[in-house]
Amino acid sequence: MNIDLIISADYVDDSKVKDKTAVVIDMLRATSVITTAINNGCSKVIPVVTVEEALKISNNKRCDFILGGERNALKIEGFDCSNSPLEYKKENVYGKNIILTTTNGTKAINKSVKAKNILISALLNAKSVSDRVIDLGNDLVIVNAGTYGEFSIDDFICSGYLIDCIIKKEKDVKLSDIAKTCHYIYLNNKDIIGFIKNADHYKRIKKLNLEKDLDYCCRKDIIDVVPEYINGQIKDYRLFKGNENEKIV
Ligand code: 3SL
Ligand code: MG
Repeated sequence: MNIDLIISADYVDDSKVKDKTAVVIDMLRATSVITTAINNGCSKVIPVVTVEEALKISNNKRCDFILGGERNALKIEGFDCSNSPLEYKKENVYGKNIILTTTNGTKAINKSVKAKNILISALLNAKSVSDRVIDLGNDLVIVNAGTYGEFSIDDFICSGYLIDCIIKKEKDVKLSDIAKTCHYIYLNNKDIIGFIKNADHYKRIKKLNLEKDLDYCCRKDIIDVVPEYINGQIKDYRLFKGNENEKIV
């Protein structure tokens, strides 16, 4: 298996993801939200790029959806939830459809649609994602959402952990130079919180008094579901069997 990495959503193009498994990572905080919501039993997450798309999908059926996401890390006016994973509790999301729009994370997912499989990872579920990547057996490209088009330390260190989980179990792996660098950085900084504290985005979230989100998003492997994006919607991959072509709403 070849493993490569893209440092931000802005650098994704179809040729880089085609025929591969893409694992999208926005650990602060979009992919932590998605992983948490799916783990807490939501029916599906529909990731969209713009607020307008989110409103259009929910149009006339507003009560069927939870609208979630952020702009500038804050809840969007008229939406139900912000981009805090702690809001996506079982009692709020079980059996519900969530439409999510975030600045970087949902953009990265939508830019990866030409991949063979698209998995959603955070630190919260990285080990389970690594098992699924190995089972699929395709070449892998790890898509970091990044922050506002730029490299982001948080997604990079999370990717390093994912690579570590994969190469502990799969011996026939060839890392690109950037994937090797990413793994090296993780191996030398296993105290994730200690390292992530240097990230601009970590500081931005901290300034908004969202330390609880940061502590939660930095926990490794507390969730074992693997969300997968197929045909506009994200579910636990085991729930897609035979339903891959169903309409998103
Ligand atoms: O950019 C994104 O997709 C968000 O996850 C950013 S934030 O952490 O909610 O600010
Ligand atoms: Mg982020």
